[in-house]
Amino acid sequence: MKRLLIVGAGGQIGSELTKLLRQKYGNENVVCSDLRPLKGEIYESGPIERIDSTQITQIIEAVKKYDIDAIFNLAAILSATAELNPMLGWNVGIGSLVNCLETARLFNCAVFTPSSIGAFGPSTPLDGTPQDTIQRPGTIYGVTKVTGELLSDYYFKRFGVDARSVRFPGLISNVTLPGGGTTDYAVEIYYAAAKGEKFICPLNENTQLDMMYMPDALNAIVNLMEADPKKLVHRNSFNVTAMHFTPKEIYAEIKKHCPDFVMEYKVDPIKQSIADSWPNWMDDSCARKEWGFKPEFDLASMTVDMLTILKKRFAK
Ligand code: VAH
Repeated sequence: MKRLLIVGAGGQIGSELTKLLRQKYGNENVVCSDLRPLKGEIYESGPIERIDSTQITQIIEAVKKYDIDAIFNLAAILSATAELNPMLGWNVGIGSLVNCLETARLFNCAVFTPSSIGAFGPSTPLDGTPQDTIQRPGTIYGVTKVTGELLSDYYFKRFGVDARSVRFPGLISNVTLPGGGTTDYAVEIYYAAAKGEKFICPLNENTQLDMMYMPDALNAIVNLMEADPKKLVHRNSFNVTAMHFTPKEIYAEIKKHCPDFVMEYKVDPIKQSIADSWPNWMDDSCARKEWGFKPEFDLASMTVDMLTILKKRFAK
């Protein structure tokens, strides 16, 4: 990979992926783009383009202008928001993916598109969810993710497009807040604790979900995209996870550092029904075997890092 285009760079993953890829490959070799204007030093350190990724001509124009080798397609409407506007979820998720795959086919680019634990559903084995298993998600977000996996594998097999993907768990970060995801609570709880505010959790206390700290997610993306293709048995999409916990467990971990922190529960029925249909924990042995996936953060070390950074940011 030499010259990279990030589509949907303004989101939770995109803002930090822009920074990491520019550090690794050079500011001028990483073009960040979004439908919304991209402002701030993360983006202004290199080329910025305004791209509506549901319009293929805009992606093609950028790929030709910058002679792009790899496209990181991060445009998506997250699970809970998409349930309120299914056609928007479909049009953005699939529209962007098809356009990135077609552009990649025409201009010989590699493509990374994140999938998600949302690609699984209630009939999937929820404990130790296998790499290859039944995928009948009950959300439009999940439908776009399964479609994306199938289409990406088709473009690889039919046209030789180097398409790769991981099924991310809930991602926790401290740069850009996620918007409209079922797992957003695991980010928002740290912000509330760092600000000394009460937190109202939208999931019930025993809702176990796979999670990962953003530094591990970013390394997974780079390591997969740089992996030797001859060693890849799978491509779209690899299970990857770093930890799994319930609201009760993350609350107890935060309380070790913020003894006065208070969390109460007000279950959001949409988010709860989505979370109940997702795995309790995934088996990610294929990612570890085929391209050396190895996360570094667990709940304890992530909590220390998140609270240290956020308490400094919100210090009065
Ligand atoms: C969501 N954060 O909650 C996203 C993610 C695994 C969940 O796909 O929709």
